[in-house]
Amino acid sequence: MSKALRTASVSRKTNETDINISLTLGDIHTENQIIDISTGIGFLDHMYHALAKHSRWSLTLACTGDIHIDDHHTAEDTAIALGMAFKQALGEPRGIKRFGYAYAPLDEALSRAVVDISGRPHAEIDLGLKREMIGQLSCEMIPHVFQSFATAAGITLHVDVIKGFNDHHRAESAFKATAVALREAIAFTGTNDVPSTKGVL
Ligand SMILES: [Mn+2]
Repeated sequence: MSKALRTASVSRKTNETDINISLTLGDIHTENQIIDISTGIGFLDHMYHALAKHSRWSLTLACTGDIHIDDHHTAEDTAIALGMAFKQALGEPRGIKRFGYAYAPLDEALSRAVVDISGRPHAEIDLGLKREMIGQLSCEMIPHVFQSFATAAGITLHVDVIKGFNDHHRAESAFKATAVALREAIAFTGTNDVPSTKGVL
């Protein structure tokens, strides 16, 4: 399997959101990594930035959404579009590890993420957030972002915040753990096989 960079562009426009994404998967190091996120929701930008940074992706994500209503459509639709881009960039999951897991702390908070590039969309997300909002992002939308991403990407994703007092730290550690788990799961093994007893994913 070539170690060529895996890239995708996704444009997704509805009456509620207008999204453009360019995504490059790969073990991109800081000097070559381009991350430019603009959803109109600052804390969501911060989370996608953390996801891209620690996945070692380059990610340009621009969304014009109906945030005069609330954050719901923008948060949900950007996660769907990012999942679509991830799936498209990954292509046939050949020669990758398939499974990945990671723990990530952020000060007192600690999260665990477990990923299976399974082709079976499923998310189990337990963040235990207690605030109503973090910045302009409702806490109820944060697990929904993970679920929407996993569904669109066609992956199995388990994310648990194991401990932590501060909800900003809890959420951010969850995105960082997910990033590191994704990075591991899509890493090349040096083989050319599809890692499934079925022969397909
Ligand atoms: Mn932060």
